[in-house]
Amino acid sequence: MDQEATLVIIKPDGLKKSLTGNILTRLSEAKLKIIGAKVVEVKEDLANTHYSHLKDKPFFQELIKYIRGKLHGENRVMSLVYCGENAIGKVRRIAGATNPEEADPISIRGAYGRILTTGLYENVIHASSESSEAEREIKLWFNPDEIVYDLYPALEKQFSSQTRRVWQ
Ligand code: DAT
Ligand code: MG
Repeated sequence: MDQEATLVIIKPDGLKKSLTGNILTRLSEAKLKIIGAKVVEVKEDLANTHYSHLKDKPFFQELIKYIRGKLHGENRVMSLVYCGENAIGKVRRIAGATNPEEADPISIRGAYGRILTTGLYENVIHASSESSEAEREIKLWFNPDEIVYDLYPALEKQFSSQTRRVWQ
C-alpha cells in the first residue's frame, strides 16, 4: 500500500483550550485524508495499552491521568486516522518534538504545549511515530467499521451473546 495511515489524538488539554479547530486546520496543511474520527472517553485499560511501552517510566502514572483527562477535568479526547503518502512523517512534523520546549515554535506542540511542574510533557496531541506503531494504535482505537477504508485485513465475526446499547 503506498498510502500510509497514522493515528492522531487531540489530548484533553487540546480540547480544554479549545484548540480542536486550530489543530485540524494545521493538520490539513499535510493534504491527507481523514478516514476515521471520534470523541472518546479514555478508560484506564485503553490508556494503559496505548502507552504500554512507557510503563516503566517515572512519569507513567501521570501520563495515564493526563490522557484520561484527569489533569484537566475533561473526559474526552478526539481520535482521528489520517491517511495518505508519508502520513506518519508529515503529521509528526506538524505536531513537533515530544518535548514542547524543544519543539519548533511553529509546530502544534511548540506553540501550545508546556511542561508541568511534575515534569510531564503536556503536548496537546499524539501522533504515531512509525508504521508498526500506527497499525497497533489504529487497531486499538478503532474498529474496522469506524474507518471508511479497508486499512488492514478484517473478518466477520458473530457474537450471539453480545449486548449493546441502542437508542431507546
Ligand atoms: P511521542 O508522543 O512524541 O511519540 P513518546 O511516545 O515517547 O512521545 O511519549 C508519549 C508521551 O509521554 C509524550 O507525548 C509525552 C510524555 N513523555 C514522553 N517522554 C517524556 C519525558 N521524558 N518526560 C515527561 N513526559 C514525557
Ligand atoms: Mg509515541
